[in-house]
Amino acid sequence: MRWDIFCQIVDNYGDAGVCWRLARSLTSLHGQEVRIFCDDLPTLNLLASGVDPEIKRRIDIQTWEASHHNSRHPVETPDVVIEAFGCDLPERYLAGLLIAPKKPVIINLEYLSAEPWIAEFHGKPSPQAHGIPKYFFFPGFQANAGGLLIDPVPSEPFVSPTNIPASLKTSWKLLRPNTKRISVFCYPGAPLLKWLEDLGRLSENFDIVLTHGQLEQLQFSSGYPTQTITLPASIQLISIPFVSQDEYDWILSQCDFNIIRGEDSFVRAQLAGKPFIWHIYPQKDHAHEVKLAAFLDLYLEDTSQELKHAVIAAMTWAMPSQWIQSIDAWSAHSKAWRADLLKNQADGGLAARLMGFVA
Ligand code: TRH
Repeated sequence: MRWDIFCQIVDNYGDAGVCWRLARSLTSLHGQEVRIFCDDLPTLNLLASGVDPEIKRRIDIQTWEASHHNSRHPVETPDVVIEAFGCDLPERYLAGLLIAPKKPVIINLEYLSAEPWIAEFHGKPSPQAHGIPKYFFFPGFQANAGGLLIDPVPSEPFVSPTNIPASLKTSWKLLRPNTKRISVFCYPGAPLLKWLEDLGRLSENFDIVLTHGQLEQLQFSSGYPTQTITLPASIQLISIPFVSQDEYDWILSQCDFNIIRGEDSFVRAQLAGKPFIWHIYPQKDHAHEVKLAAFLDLYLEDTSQELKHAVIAAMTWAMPSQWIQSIDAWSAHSKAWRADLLKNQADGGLAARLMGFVA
């Protein structure tokens, strides 16, 4: 089938990250023909840079405006049109669809949520004034939701510690042996400096892998934007460049603990099978608090009371000294959660469920 994915980048990398991951799954695993129309090609290309050139070659990446002039010949109308995260289709593109002899399936790909209500709304059509119904597709953890974007599943030999990506060779040399490793990818507003200071009071060494922009964020939050951050010697900060999606996945697999955010890195951290803090995207109406609580309900369903308290504390930015005593139990739970997740998504996850839905 032919798929057109529309991706408008609201902020950060997640919109592009999700669209790109979906496009590569549809192409490489399901043999689909995919075009992406995106309003920010530099961001999309940055994420896509590390992928197998053969997959990249098969995905047609276009500017948003190209969709105005570039609608396929009527006989080549796409079979499926995806509006990622509720972005509206450009009017001229839509006009082309309306005169096409065969109408595509239009799907609004929603944000991932663990809230129970999404299963009820998943896959429902919404009549549109122009006559082509729009279907709402809700990614989710439940069996009757839209699934998760699980591809590529990080496994051997990809996750081998010796499989160091070229872009990380220099930074990886700085890591100390027998030292716990924590990667950091969070939003401004996290009490990261205080968190690291607290970590520095524990009787252990930690190497902190700061993803692109995190050091500057840390400096800014310290109130001295140009000043060096002073932390105990047990804490080493290592700044790394922005890497491709696959390279970022590798980092998650090599750390003992990950701080992640948004939607795509949230799923990737779970697939890495390591404990993590999800710095959920803050929303003005506090809807994120409900979303986080819904995820924690699922994530901690079968765990001990002690682990529940520890993880909830960590995810709400309690200081590490308050929950670190549960880290071994949390690490074991992370592995079990990964295995369960893969079992629940054994049908192929979101891309496969989308294929089935359209069929
Ligand atoms: O970047 P994010 O915060 O993205 C989003 C957007 O803010 C979006 O508007 C919001 O609605 C959504 O979150 C919930 O976080 P996310 O979703 O984890 O996306 C980051 C992507 O960037 C992900 O695909 C991983 C990738 N990435 C790299 O490829 N290289 C890197 O070096 C890093 C740090 C991330």
